[in-house]
Amino acid sequence: MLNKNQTLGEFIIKNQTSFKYSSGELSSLINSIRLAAKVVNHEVNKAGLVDIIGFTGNENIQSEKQQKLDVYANEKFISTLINRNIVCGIASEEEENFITINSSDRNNQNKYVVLIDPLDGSSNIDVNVSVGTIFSIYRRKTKIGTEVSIDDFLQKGRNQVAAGYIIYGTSTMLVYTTGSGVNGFTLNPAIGTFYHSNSSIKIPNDGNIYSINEGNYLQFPEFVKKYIKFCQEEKDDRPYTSRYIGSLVSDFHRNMIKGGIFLYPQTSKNPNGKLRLLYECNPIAFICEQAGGVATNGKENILDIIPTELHMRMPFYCGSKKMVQQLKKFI
Ligand code: AHM
Ligand code: MG
Repeated sequence: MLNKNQTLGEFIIKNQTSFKYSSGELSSLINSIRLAAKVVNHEVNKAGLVDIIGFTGNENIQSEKQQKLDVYANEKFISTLINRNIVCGIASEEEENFITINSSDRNNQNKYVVLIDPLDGSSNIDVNVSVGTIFSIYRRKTKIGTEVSIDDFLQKGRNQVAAGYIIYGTSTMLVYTTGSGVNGFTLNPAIGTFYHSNSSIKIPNDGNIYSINEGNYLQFPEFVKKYIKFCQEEKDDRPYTSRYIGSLVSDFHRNMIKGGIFLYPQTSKNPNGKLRLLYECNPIAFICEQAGGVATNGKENILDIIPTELHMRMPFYCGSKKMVQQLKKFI
């Protein structure tokens, strides 16, 4: 039930018992992400100002402001998770290797690992276009109390315990799922609190938006070219509308609310696609499925793919069920 006066903190506590493995640990973890999101939001919001008054650049003595925002976001999310002693390992799109957290006082008793894309679509910041943070949470596979290993991170998306994103847009939203529906929370910037604004979000079964970087058209596989032509054909409820921001979180969020399909195929420049399976495809696929949609790489459901590398890329097609089914007919 939607109660717009309910804060994200209250919602987390109230729904704690519906988590698959309820111990309070996952609630604290999502709370930490909420906190880091507010800090990053504050910084993202003043990005234009910071540029104008010259607080960025190498000459600046305030070294923390010289950092690019994606590096800043990476550090904020990682340090918040480490300081709160809430996870046993972190993998980030910005880090070459995963991070092992040894908490001596608790003998590394934490059972969750977090995978994060701290600031996705960051090239859009310079032009004041929405960007996002994407996160994905798994239970570790290795024994509690031991060091995490790569196996804890290379899990199929279906094993996710929770996933979500923060969209730094016209308003800032945190959207997440713990496997029982998708809920959205909008930040009231005046008081720095997220309020429950979207309850049990459902993606329309069909839609009329297709989102793809058509500049790469000549490099697309044949079935994608055919599908684009299908979208553009004047027949039935077509032509569809093309909408592409170039910021996955924003493109997906719009399609989830309005109904649509997002496509990032393999190209000659990116023969395995551009998006990363662990930090981008899996969490978005989990949210999409929880909202009633579907995500595929063209052959398999994204959530069933067993990852082989931390930073591996994957072709990605996701959105309204009927639209993805239609795309698959061209394969
Ligand atoms: P990034 O992780 O380097 O920011 O790249 C990911 C972004 C996605 O947000 C977006 O869907 C895609 O790259 C856009 O790529 P392109 O500019 O090739 O269309
Ligand atoms: Mg990214």
